[in-house]
Amino acid sequence: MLVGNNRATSAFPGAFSRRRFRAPRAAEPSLDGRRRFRTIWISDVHLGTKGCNADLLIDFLDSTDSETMYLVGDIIDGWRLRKKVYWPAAHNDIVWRILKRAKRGTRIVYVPGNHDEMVRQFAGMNFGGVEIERAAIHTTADGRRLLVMHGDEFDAVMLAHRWLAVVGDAAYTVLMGLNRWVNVVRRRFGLPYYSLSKMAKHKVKNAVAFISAFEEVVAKAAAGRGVDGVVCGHIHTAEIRELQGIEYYNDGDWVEGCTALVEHFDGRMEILHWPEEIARREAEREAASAALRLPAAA
Ligand SMILES: [Mn+2]
Repeated sequence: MLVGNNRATSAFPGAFSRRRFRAPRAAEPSLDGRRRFRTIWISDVHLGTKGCNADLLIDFLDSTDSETMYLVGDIIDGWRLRKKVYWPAAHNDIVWRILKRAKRGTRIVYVPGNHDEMVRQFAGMNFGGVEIERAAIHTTADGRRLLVMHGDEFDAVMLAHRWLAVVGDAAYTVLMGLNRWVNVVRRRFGLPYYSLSKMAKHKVKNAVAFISAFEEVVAKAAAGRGVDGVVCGHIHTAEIRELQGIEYYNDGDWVEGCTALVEHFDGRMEILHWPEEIARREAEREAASAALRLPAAA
């Protein structure tokens, strides 16, 4: 189903050609036994890149369900710009599962980010039950209003801080390269090995400064818009914290951390670190089967 003008029909579905969009490789399991939430937020999936942990995300989608799901940007990564498209079956399975959720009645709101900014031109439209919005306001079960946006909107403001992080990173790379030569010379003069770990720490400090500066900028913008909190992605760092009376939520990513933000039915918010959730599930399964085996052995 497609709602939109001619420009939309010629540009958007072209990327999801019928040839490429096929039935999933692995069928979706039943809805029984899934963890149900009022709301789920995921972002920074980067479909179309090798960095995407597609199998973990499929596991997450197959293990959960919600009334509403927000896709908080960078879901698809620059597919229009590439000559050779990287699009494995697992990535197709993810799109299929999201559209299937919409069909089942989950409200899906897609707020594009900078890597899928070509989708932003379709804000206000609905593709197969997926609402595309430039930003959204979510009202929690207990009535808090949360601004949902990707977060790259603040890149210009963050430029000074980003420069700091980039300089730190470049200096680190150069110094790690120098480290080898410095130590070759030091060894020749009979001096002990000198680690440049201080530079590594400096680099981490810059990264931490960048993240906290981002969180402050986002919270300040949310405060200016009169909401209780903000949900974003973009910096691939999941977080729940309060800043200047604003609730700051970052749902993380599916490249490094593999996290989702969820709202329980009472309005309580939680970050799910999916690799840890899988480990817990496996341990519980193991314990349950061990408990079953015990009476038989006795
Ligand atoms: Mn981004």
